[in-house]
Amino acid sequence: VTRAVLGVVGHVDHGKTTLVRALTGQETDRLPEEQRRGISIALGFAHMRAEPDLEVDLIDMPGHERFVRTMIAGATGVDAILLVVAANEGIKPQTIEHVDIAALLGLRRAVVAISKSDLVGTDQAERLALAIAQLLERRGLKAAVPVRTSLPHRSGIEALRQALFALAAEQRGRTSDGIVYLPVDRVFGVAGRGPVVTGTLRGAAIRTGDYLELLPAGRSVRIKGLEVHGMSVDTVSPGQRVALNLRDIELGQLHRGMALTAPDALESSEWLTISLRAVEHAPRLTNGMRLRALLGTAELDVRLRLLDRDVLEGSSACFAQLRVAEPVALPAGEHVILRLVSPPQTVAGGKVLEPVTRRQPRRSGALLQRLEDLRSLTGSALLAAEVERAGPAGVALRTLSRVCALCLPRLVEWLQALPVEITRSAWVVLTVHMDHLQSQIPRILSHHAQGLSAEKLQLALLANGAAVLEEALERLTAREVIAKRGGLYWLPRPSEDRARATQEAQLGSRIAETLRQAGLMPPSPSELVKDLSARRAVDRLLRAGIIVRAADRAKGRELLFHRDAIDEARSRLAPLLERPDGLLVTEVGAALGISRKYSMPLLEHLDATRFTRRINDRRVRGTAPVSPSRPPVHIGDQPP
Ligand SMILES: Nc1nc2c(ncn2[C@@H]2O[C@H](COP(=O)(O)OP(=O)(O)OP(=O)(O)O)[C@@H](O)[C@H]2O)c(=O)[nH]1
Ligand SMILES: [Mg+2]
Repeated sequence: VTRAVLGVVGHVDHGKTTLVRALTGQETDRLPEEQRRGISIALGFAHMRAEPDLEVDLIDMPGHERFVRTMIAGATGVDAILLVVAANEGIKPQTIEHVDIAALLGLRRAVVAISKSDLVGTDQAERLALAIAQLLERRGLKAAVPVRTSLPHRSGIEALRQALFALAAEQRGRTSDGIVYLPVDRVFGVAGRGPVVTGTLRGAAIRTGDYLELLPAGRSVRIKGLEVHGMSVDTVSPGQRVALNLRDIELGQLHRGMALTAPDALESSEWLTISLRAVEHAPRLTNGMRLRALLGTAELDVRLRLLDRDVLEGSSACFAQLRVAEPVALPAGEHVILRLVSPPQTVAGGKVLEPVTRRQPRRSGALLQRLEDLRSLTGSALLAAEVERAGPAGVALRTLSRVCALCLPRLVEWLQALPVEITRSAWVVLTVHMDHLQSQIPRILSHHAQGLSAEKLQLALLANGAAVLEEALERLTAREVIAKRGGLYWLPRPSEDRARATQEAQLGSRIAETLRQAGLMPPSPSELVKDLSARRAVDRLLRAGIIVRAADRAKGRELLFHRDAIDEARSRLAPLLERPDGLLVTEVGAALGISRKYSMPLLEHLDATRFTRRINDRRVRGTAPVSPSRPPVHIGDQPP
């Protein structure tokens, strides 16, 4: 389906609503107040279709100067404008302001209707057509020859309809690779169905059942139903006008100016960096000036920070930052319109380049260069520039997604064609930086025989981000270029490592043998474990189950037993434990010929392994079998 959403714009009373009615048969001035006063106040929505699948949505804007904010809310997201100029009045202030706004919103195409042409002669209408063509051209908008219309004679309506369909037919389909963004322009309730919001969708498709995030509140809502042109649908694509029936929220919590987005897709910020252009004849805009900003359908107080000059003159352009009164979350590439606080007049506007940022230095060559990239580059070129700019520290995939307004799957697809590495923690860095880092790490480790932690390595390497370093370490470890032990990274020295492993294995055998011969009266652990190698050997024996650790918790003492000694104790105690009233600790000691020093930790171990069970001061037989199955022996193992 080819479609276009057109904003019907122009000065008050120039015949916009009348034309929409003539084209579509739909009444867009529906409020009693609109009918009484004969002017439009709210946005009006109408729609026409040419068989089989060519559609035009018309958003009828109010022309009165008091409702320019409403006009901007309606114009956000449209594809083109239908400019209506009354033949008898010609170009008036809101004719110019609406065209300025369209240009600032990035629109490039227009259809022009010269209405009420029954009221003037052909000459006058032709002169007006010329003047309108100039007005549009100076703002970079393209339009075909104006269509002269007259309602009393019902002339020009068919020609206008054809011109609108011709424009829609040329409309390129919008991509669906972006971030879901729907500024809410109307809210109403439908009895029995709950709240409904409407808007022009951008970024990516939405489906019934999807969860969305409501901005700025940040709460989660769910799509109960979707309607396009009053028909229920399952999916809506970017560029379509849509009504969403929402769950999980009350009507009173919704209003125009809010926006819907994909969950967690956007982050809010108090600073925005934008490309800015002042309209023709705008008053001088100065650094630090307070302005009103219209973003999507929202309106906010902002302070202007000009990044390369102190004053912006009419018709000129520069880069700027806006400090917003409350944090806003929006995708890169959204447009912003700036108006004076008073008189409320549109003076400038532009495109959001960095939706999440902080206060930036003024007159910084590097920053201005980067902003020029953000303004002029698109797609893969922009992506490459951003990854390169991030340098060895890399950049998070999510940040790239925001700056380039690209959904993650498409982003990853595009990145695959670039010389970049994506880390497991979703950071992106140029391959040259990753390679360099991987060659640096072994070099640094070669100076630290004791090994280095990741933090110390990061300090030694200076410029690298933690995520990129972690990836490099993982890759080097996987390739066995470096080794990791006890949280430290080492350069492996195979012959030394092997020698140490053999030595530790021998030490382990000696300790095990000492314990085996000591039976149920082992020496204290401190006599056995005198250094780090002995500790490692004991740990390995414990892991292999060759020795067991038994604690006397009451005394805070612990002993190591060889498992043969434990087995021996089990088989000697088993018949005695058959007695109905069990054994006292002293009876256990007597039976085994050991003092409390040994029997207490031994019994705690036997309790813990369920060989015995404690009832008050006695032990009875537990559930474990007399001789447990033994794990295989690993005494001569290499270090893990
Ligand atoms: N003579 C003549 N009058 C017209 C024609 N088209 C509209 N009008 C009259 O112009 C007046 C304003 O028309 P609207 O369509 O309400 O104007 P609008 O541009 O929608 O006005 P706002 O929405 O308030 O900006 C009405 O009284 C119409 O009857 C026309 O072709 N010829
Ligand atoms: Mg109207």
